[in-house]
Order: sequence, then C-alpha cells, then structure tokens
Amino acid sequence: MGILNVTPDSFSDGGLFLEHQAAVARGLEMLAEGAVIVDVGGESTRPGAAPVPAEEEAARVVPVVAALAQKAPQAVLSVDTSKPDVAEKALAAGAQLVNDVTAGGDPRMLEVVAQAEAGIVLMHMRGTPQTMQQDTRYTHVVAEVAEFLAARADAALAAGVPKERIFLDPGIGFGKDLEGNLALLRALPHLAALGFALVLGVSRKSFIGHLTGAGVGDRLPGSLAALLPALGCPQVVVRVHDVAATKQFLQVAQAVRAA
Ligand code: HH2
Repeated sequence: MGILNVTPDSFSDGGLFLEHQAAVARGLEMLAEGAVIVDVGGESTRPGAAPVPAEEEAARVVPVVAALAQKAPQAVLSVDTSKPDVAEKALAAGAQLVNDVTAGGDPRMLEVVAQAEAGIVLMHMRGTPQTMQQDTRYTHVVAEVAEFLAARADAALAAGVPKERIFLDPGIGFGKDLEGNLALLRALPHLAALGFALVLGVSRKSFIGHLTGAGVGDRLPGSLAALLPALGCPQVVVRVHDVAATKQFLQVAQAVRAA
C-alpha cells in the first residue's frame, strides 16, 4: 500500500502532493513501482495535527481518487479518512477501501462501507491525533490493542462488512511509546491470529528516529527493518512511502525465507 498524502502538513511528505496533478502522478508512479493499493489521504494524523473540515478534505482527495480510478482501473484505491461523508464520496469516485484510523469511531462509517460493499482498515489509536501522545502507558499493550481490534472487527461484521474485507492495524505511533511500538511489532503474529488480514504502517515513523537519531528523510533502512515481523505473517499489507525499495526488500526477504 503506497501512501499518497494530499495535505500541506503530513509529517513526511506534507506539501509535496497538494497539487492534484502531482498527486495523481505520484499515485501512478507508486503503482508502476509495484504498489497494489494507493492510500489517498487529505488530513494529517501526525501528533497535534489540525483537523480538516469534511468539505476541504473531500476536495483534496476525491478528484485524485477519481483520476487514479480512470487512469489505473486495475489499482485498488483506498481513502485514508475517519469521516463517513468523505469516505462516501471517495467510494463513489472509485475507491474500494476505507482506511479509518479511528476504527469506525463514527458509527455511520461502518454503514457507509457495508453499503458500498467496500473494505475497511480498522486501526488502534488512543484518543485523537491531538491527544494521543499525552498518555502512552498501558498495563499490557498487546492484549489491550488485540482486544480493541477484535471488538471493532465484531462491530464491522455486525454492520455487514464481510470478514475478507476487514483489515486490522495496531496503529504504530498512535498513542504508543517506543517500548509499546516495539512490543506490538514483535507481537504481529499474535495479532494475525485474530484471523483477519493486517495493515502495518511503520514507514519513516518517529520510533525509528528515537532508536537511531535519523531524521524523517533518512529512515528508509529502519523502515525496512521494522517490516521484519511482517515476513512471518500470512496476510499483511504494508503501508509505505518508499514503494520501490520496499518491494525489492520484500522480494529478496521472501525468496530467502522460501529457499
Ligand atoms: N499511519 C499514518 C496515517 N495513516 N493508517 C493506517 N492504517 N496505519 C498507519 O500506521 C497510519 C495510517 C501516519 O503516516 P502518514 O500518512 O505518512 O502521515 P500523516 O498522518 O502525517 O499524513
């Protein structure tokens, strides 16, 4: 899953693809590099990011989704939003997946997804992007995240989203400290045992900076290393900025594992 942020303020690529033409070109480039899914987002979720009104978010993402759907009909397009109105418009424009970092926090989201016969990514976050790093203590982070994800998957099933269209994501960096992020990465097989496909987003995140001192633009090696736990899991979608490098990493790592 290639990340396409049509925002002025995303932590790593903010401002680069705010122009629709540049965003569509980057989406097509990621597909050519081997992405299967392009995740189009119009609101940053970095800690402390300012909320964006639904109309503005839709105006950022919907034209990009529509253009990609027209130019790359084979691609799976995802919309990174927690607002049902934005999701509905993006689904009508050709998206097939909603990436909701609030895991259906707005109850209408699950209805919108079920109605459109789309898929949904349900991610764990504590609080909101404004508050999530204020308290990152857990008694048992893996058990708490797994319990939350299982409950949200049940809610999606109850709303009529079929199991094969539900993806669970531990939300690396969303209300977790370094220790919590590492524990969740190590526990990926445990989360896979919930029986749903997973999404994992580690690309360029700050825990890599905390471990290594590397700045956002220099975190590719750490981003690849953080994908190691995903190699042992059957159904993991990796959400990345650097599609070509990640593709090569996964191809070689999987060949070695299979040898
Ligand atoms: N991480 C980010 C945004 N959306 N969605 C899922 N499912 N999992 C993630 O780990 C995840 C996500 C943050 O990364 P990015 O999109 O690069 O930055 P920003 O939120 O600042 O736009």
